[in-house]
Amino acid sequence: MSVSRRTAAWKSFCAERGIFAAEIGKGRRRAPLFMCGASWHTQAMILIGRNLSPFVRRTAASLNLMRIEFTQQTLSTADHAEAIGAHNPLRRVPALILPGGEALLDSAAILDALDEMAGPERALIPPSGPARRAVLRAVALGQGAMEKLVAAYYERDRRPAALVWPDAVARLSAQAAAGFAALDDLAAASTVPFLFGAKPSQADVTATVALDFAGIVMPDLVRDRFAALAALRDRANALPAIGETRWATA
Ligand SMILES: N[C@@H](CCC(=O)N[C@@H](CS)C(=O)NCC(=O)O)C(=O)O
Repeated sequence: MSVSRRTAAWKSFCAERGIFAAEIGKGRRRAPLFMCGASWHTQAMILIGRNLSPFVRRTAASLNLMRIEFTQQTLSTADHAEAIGAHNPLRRVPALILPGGEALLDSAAILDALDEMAGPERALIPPSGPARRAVLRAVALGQGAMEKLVAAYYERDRRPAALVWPDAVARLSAQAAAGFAALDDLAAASTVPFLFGAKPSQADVTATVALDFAGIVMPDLVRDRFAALAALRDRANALPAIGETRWATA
């Protein structure tokens, strides 16, 4: 969103609530600094969470693709649950704090709000019809694979060893792999650079972060498999907006 549109959005946010508002200078990266009520803010949104979380990462990459300025507080659910709880009672990431303090929760709801703010030209999910349904279906496959991977990872790595249920790990991993297989079919059938067009949509962002996350937490599940999806992922990561959000493994 342009600075002027963000300024207008912020001013109407304060006006609707009867809060005193004034622009008072420039903050970090020359983002306008403003006063809202008794507190100071910059107009940049704040993303809560680390990009190790694929849900956080798809939010960060989407903000980049939409060219919406944001800062990030890289809090981890394992070490900073209380600080995260100040923004999200569920103590989950991501949360996105809007100028003025409103906290958006859950990547799907955050991305929906961002698409609306960015407008149809820059939104990552088409507004209506078959194109929208196709992107949403692919997003659901990627998001579902991420959820199954997180559940498998928690089952395998977070439980006391004696309580780990290997059958559950196997079943959850197989569900994630089935999601990747379906996305791989879509990638193989695509005749355009990304799944549904010349530019990445939310389907490409989510598929990319899901496959990268699998490579970190369950590398054996995806190694030397899903060739078309891996090629798509590499094309997406070649874009700085997406590639620069990758989680650096040691
Ligand atoms: N449906 C949520 C899932 C978010 C999620 O599961 N985040 C994980 C990190 S990868 C988390 O916060 N886990 C901590 C917990 O649930 O206690 C979304 O899309 O944002």
